Amino acid sequence: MTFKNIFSLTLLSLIIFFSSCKKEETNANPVTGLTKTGSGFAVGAATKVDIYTNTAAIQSGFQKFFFVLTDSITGNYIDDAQIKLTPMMDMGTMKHSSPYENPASQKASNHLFEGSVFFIMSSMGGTWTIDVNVLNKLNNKEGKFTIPVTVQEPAQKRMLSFTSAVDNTSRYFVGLVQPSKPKVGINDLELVIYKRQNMMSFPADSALSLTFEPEMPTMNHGSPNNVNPVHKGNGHYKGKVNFTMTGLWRLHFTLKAGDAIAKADSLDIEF
Ligand SMILES: [Cu+2]
Repeated sequence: MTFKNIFSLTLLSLIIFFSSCKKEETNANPVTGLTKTGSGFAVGAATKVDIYTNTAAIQSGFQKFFFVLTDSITGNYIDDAQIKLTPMMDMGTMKHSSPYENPASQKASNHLFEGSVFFIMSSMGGTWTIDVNVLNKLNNKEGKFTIPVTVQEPAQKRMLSFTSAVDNTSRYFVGLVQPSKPKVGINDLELVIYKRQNMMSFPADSALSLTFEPEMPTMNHGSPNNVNPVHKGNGHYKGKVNFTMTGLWRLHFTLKAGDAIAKADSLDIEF
C-alpha cells in the first residue's frame, strides 16, 4: 500500500467516524438523563418551554437548568432564542432574588439552552419562582411565564454565605459547581462566587482569590497535588482537588481580597 493510499484511507475513516458521531448526536434525545422540572408557554412568542435539571432534585446552591423550546403549534424545535431568567423568593414580609446565569448563547446546543440559578436558601424560608422570558428569534416575538420551584436543603451543603471580614458589609455567596460526581483521584474543582449588591442583584465576583485545603476529618489527613481555583470568567473559579480515597472529605476554603482575609468556611463532599 502506498503512502497516498494509507493517507486517503485514514482520511476516509476519519470522515466516516466524525459523520457517524454527528448523526448519533442529532438523533439522540436531548433530554436523556435529565429530570423535568416543569413547563410553560411564553404566550406572546408562541413558544412552549420545557425545563430540566441534571440533578434528581433542585437544591440550594448552584443549580443548572436546561431549556427546550418548541413552537406551541407545530411542536418543532426552536433553536434560536434569547432566554432571560428572574428568580424570586417571596418570604411573606419581603421578596428577594438570587444570583443566576442566563443562557449565554442564543443558539441551542442539541436543542438545549443552558442556564443556572444559585438558590441562596431552600424553600423552607418561602416560595421560589422563576420568571422565564423568551424572545423567539424565528418570529421575533417575546413572551414570558412564571414557574414555581421547590428548592430542597441538600444532605451536604453546597454553598457558603458570609459577610466580608474586610469591610464587614459585603455579602458573598460561594457555590460548589464541580465535582458533581466525585471520584478517587484528581477531580475538577469549580466554584462560583457572587457578591450581593442589593436584594435584587447579585453580580458575579472576580476580584477575590481563593485557596483551599482538603481534609478527611475522621482520619486526620489531607492530600497532595491540589490546585487552588483561579478565576476563569463570570465568577467561576477552577482548580483541582485530589481525593486519595473514598469517604468524607472537608474542603476548607479561604477567600482573600488582596492580602486581607475576607473569610470562608468548609464544604463537605462524601462519596
Ligand atoms: Cu429567602
